[in-house]
Parts: sequence; structure tokens; C-alpha cells
Amino acid sequence: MKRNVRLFAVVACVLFAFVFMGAEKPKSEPIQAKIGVISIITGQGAAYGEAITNGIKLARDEVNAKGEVFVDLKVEDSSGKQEQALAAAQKLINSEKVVAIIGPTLSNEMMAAGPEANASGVPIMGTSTTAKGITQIGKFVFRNALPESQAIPASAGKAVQKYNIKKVALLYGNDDAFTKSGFDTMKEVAGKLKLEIVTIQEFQKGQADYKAQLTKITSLKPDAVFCSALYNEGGVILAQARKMGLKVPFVGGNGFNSPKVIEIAKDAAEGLIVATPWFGEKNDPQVKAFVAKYEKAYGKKPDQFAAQAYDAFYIMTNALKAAGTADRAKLRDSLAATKNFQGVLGNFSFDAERDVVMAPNVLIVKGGKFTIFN
Ligand code: 1QQ
Repeated sequence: MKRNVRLFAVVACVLFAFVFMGAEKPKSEPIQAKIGVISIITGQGAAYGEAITNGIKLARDEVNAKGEVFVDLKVEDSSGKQEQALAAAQKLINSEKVVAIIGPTLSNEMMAAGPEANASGVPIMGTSTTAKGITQIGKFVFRNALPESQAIPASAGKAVQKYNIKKVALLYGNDDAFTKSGFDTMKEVAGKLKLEIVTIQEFQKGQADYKAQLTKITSLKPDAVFCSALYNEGGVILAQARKMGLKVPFVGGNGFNSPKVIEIAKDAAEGLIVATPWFGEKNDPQVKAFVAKYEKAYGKKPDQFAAQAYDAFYIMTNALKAAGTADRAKLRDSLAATKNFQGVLGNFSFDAERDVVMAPNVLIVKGGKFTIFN
């Protein structure tokens, strides 16, 4: 009994000291920062941009409520176009004088906006830019999206092992930095896996009819199709392929990781295989809390793009806190030093080239949703 009383007294003292010290500490003013966002708000690819902007805004509200950093967000629409992404970057850098930029959405756009931000000494971080060469633009350019060079070996490797694939057809968009880079990786991976490439077919953004490409592919009887496309084209390709009787597995890159593909292709999306660090049904309290908050705010589940953007905002504002001030060069250095950030995508660090190293999940579309492919 006596022992319990003593223990109680000690605990009470510690608690009192804790509360008292907390009250004593002067509350410092939050770091004020203006951050620019370049996203696809209108046009092709707007579902990627919507998820990204939603993820960023949710994180912004949470961070601003905590009181250590106060972020004023300036969102610009790029419409998925290089010229518009560049104009948005110039406006954010020169007129808005932002401390950093999150975005743009497409690698294609980053190829225009990245060099501008880099030359101006403004940190820019893509949350979904997965082509080769993004962070090599310069030392102010970052990304927290898993590159195709890590996603494709995982998804294709798993598919080949599961389905005993020997012959593949490659199909890709030849007018976009991401779809071209994804294709390069697919070709490399096919070589490494000793697969026979029976044909390589190309298409363009906005194409509506893929009959010529799909007829050729079907006639050569591949065991699988590796397809590098954004969701607008990818969804239509899947729908037309299945309709023509091409039932073999499709392996897609990051562009296919959107629920929009399932919305467009419907049943034809079944069996699509992708790789991503995001899985919304993970039994992880942080993931569950994020999914619940996102659903409450927007009435739908977050996808990979929302999750990446949400984490990116935290990575950026944690780096601001570490820098202690909203200074572009100091922020660049503290961003580059990010190690072991624990986000909804898992553990995250930048490598020496400001690029990502993460372990992806391989997912397959089953019953109208992305599920773990074991
Ligand atoms: C890129 C991509 C796209 C799928 C982003 C939406 O990965 O352009 O790099």
C-alpha cells in the first residue's frame, strides 16, 4: 500500500512538472511559407490532378492547424501541358515568390517546369513524376513518386513468374516523357527476363481507336502485353483489347494506377497488374486514419496520387521546420537531408540524387478494385 502511495506521488510530480514546463515554454510564431502547386485541374489527366490537389489540401489543413508552420497555398492549373506548366512555374516563382513548388503532375510537364525552378533556385518536388531523368534536371528538383524503373521490374517480374510468360507485346504512347520512359524500362525488363518481344506498337495522346495496334498484337499471340499509357488512353486500350478477344494479362506502369482506368474500362480492367508503394487497405493505423480523413473530406477513397501528394506536403513542411525559415536555398538543403520520414506510403528517404527508394506492392485489379497480387 505504502509503495503504491509513493509511486502515485512520483507519477503525479512527473506529470505536474511536464504540464508546468509545457506551459512555461514560450509559444513561438509559426514559420509562414507560400508554397506553389502546379496540378492538372482541367483537361486530360484531371483525375490525377484532382487526387493530388486533394491530398495536398488535406495535409495543408492538418499542418496549419498544428501551428508550427503556416502554409499559404497557391494552386495553378497546367492542363497537363508543357507550356502551361512552365508559365505556372514562372508565375509562382517570380510573381508569387513562393518558397517551393509541389508538382507538376506529369513528367512531361516537369521537363519544362523543372529547369525553370532549378535555374531560379526554387525547390520543386514532383509527387507523381516517374520517368527517368527527373531529378537529374538539377539539385533543386525532387520527387517522392516511385520511378517506373523500380515499379516495372516488380510488376512485370511478378506477372512473368505467376503466368509463365515467354512472349510479350509492347504498346506505348510515343509523345509523352513518362510513357516513353516507361516503355524503355519495359523493354529493358523484358530483356532481363529473357522474354521474346513479338511486336512494339505505338500510339498518341488522345487517340480513340487502337484497332490497328491491337489487331497486330492479337495476331502474334503474346502471353502478355506490357503497356505504357496514361489513364485516358490506358482505359480505352483495355476496353478495346478485351472486346477484340485479347484476354492475356496486361502489365501497366504508374499511369494505370488510377481508379479512373477501372471507371473507363469497367470489367475489361480485370487482371491488370501494376506496382505501387500505395495500398489503401493496408492494416496500418496511419493509412487507415488518412483514408478515413480523406473520405470524410472528399466523399471518395484516396488513390496512389492522393497519398503521394499528402506525404509530399509533409515532407516539404517537415523540411521547412528543419530549415527554421522559409528560405529557398535552406529549404533545398533540408529537403535533401530527409531521411526515414514515416508517411502513408511507408518509410521514405531521398537518395543522394534526390530520388526515391521504396518497396512497391504488386497489385491486380480484381472485382473492380486494386488488390494485392500474391
Ligand atoms: C508521369 C506519371 C504519370 C502517370 C503521372 C500522372 O507517372 O508523368 O511521370
